[in-house]
Amino acid sequence: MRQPKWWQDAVVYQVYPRSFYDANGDGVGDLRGITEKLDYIASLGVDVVWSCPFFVSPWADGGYDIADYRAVDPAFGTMEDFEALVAGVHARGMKFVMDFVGNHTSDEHPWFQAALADKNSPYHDYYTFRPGKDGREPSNWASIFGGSAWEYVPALDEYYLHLFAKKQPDLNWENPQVVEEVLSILEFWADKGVDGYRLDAINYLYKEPGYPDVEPLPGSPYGFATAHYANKPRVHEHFRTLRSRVMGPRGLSTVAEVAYLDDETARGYADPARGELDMLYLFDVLNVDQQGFDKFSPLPLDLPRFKQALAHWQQVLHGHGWLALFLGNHDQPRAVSRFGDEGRYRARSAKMLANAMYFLQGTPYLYQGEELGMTNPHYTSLSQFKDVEALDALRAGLARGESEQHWLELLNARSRDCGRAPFSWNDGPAAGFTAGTPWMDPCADAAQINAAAEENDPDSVLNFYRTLIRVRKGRPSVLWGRTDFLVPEDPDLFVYTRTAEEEALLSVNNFSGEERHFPLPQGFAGGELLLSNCGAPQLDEEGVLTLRPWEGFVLLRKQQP
Ligand code: TEU
Repeated sequence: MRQPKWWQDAVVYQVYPRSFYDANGDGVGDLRGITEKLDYIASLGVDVVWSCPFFVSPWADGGYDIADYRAVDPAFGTMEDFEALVAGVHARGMKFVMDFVGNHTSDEHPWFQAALADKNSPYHDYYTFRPGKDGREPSNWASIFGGSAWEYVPALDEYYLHLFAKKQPDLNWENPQVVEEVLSILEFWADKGVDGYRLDAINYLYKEPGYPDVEPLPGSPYGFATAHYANKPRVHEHFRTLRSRVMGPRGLSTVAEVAYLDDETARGYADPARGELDMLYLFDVLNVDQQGFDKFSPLPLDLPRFKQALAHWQQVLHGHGWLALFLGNHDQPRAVSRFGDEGRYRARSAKMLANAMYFLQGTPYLYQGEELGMTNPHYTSLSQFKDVEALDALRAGLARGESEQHWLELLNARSRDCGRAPFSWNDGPAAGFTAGTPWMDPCADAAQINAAAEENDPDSVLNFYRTLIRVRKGRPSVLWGRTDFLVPEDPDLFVYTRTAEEEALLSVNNFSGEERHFPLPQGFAGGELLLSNCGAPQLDEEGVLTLRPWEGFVLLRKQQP
């Protein structure tokens, strides 16, 4: 069998440090907290730990607004704590991956402060400042978080560009000095033992000069300008620079958050022959239960569309790149609340979701708490939400005259805060997350759904994940097999085969709370049951399966030589 790279036959565990575990009782998760829980993480059988940002930050966007790239924020601990964490990860045979936020800095970063203080400072050209047009913004580009992407600075009589929050000015990668700064930051952490980088919003580095106006969104003067800033050709050049100067020589892996991709660009980024990036983290695959790009206009899950999107990337990248597989992260609601049944069939549907995703081609990313089937937090007051995106959307919604109750429901279902509630460790105060007052309220159901309870239950979601991670490892079909979706138009069934020379597998999943029938595909009768959330599949004499609500299983067949 072809030998996988370490990140190909791996499961990555994603930690959002502020919400994982608080070791010093100040209410905020910290690096020592992660280190204390490394035995737990290793017990899952995962190979890699990825931590979201823990650098000095005013926390305008959950730490993705960095004011000092080379220092640990005191809220998270010290550099010694960081070194102990990496050593602890390595001592358990795992790798450590870190976020790198290169599209923008915090407005409190000394570079931006210097840029504001003096138009002639070299740092002014680290960012994108432009004069206004007809007394307005230089263009009508919308920020990803809403409103204009330009912010006026009266003292300079100029606007600066921010694709995200206004406290996140975009760096100007057309300035070679900026690229040198980035390379040196990447080297700094590599020297400290980091094994790879998750590159945040990294396909937005190049912006179309001239910043052409775009079609405004309904009811707004601003519009989505992704056509002018996502995946422009010069981004490839930057990726090759990162690869040749830092990632390649040091053997670091890269996973890049990239959206709005076409096939050719995706292969251009990820084809091993070109060697720009290792893994593509395509989050727009999850835009399947909303209107367009508006997450706060939810729709029921369109399963055929979701399968189509996954099938598409499985095919395009097969032999031409590598996909990150995930259903949740710190920007998404909880998978079981969103795509499963968080009520009666919570545990079974959480297992089914994992069963559905983890046998596709790519590297699964397991977001903290998903292995417990943690649900959305179900807050009762708007004051419990913290995220900049949620608060901006709320303000705009209320200004349009929408009700608080409506927004409470919306934020409970769709906001990024849903995934950021503290990890539920046990049924104690603050869900065992902190001995102090938690910076964010724990989930309403933490007394029932928590790691301690699941540890002791052989049938828990937690123990299902452990089995799942073990059985998928090293399998030729999982690693290299071709993916074929069956019944792509079926609104409830999520069924695919993975076919390699040595073996083939079949993953069958019922995305509904009703019984469903499905003829067992040829060749899988008598196959080995690798994994199941309901015990042995129910098969009648005609070879028709009766799938129970939210059932999921995997059958393996050895190929004839
Ligand atoms: O997200 C990139 C991104 O494009 C987001 O707008 C994403 O679509 C959004 O969070 C969904 O609501 C990354 C980080 O994962 C996110 O936490 C940061 O806020 C963002 O970059 C800016 O750094």
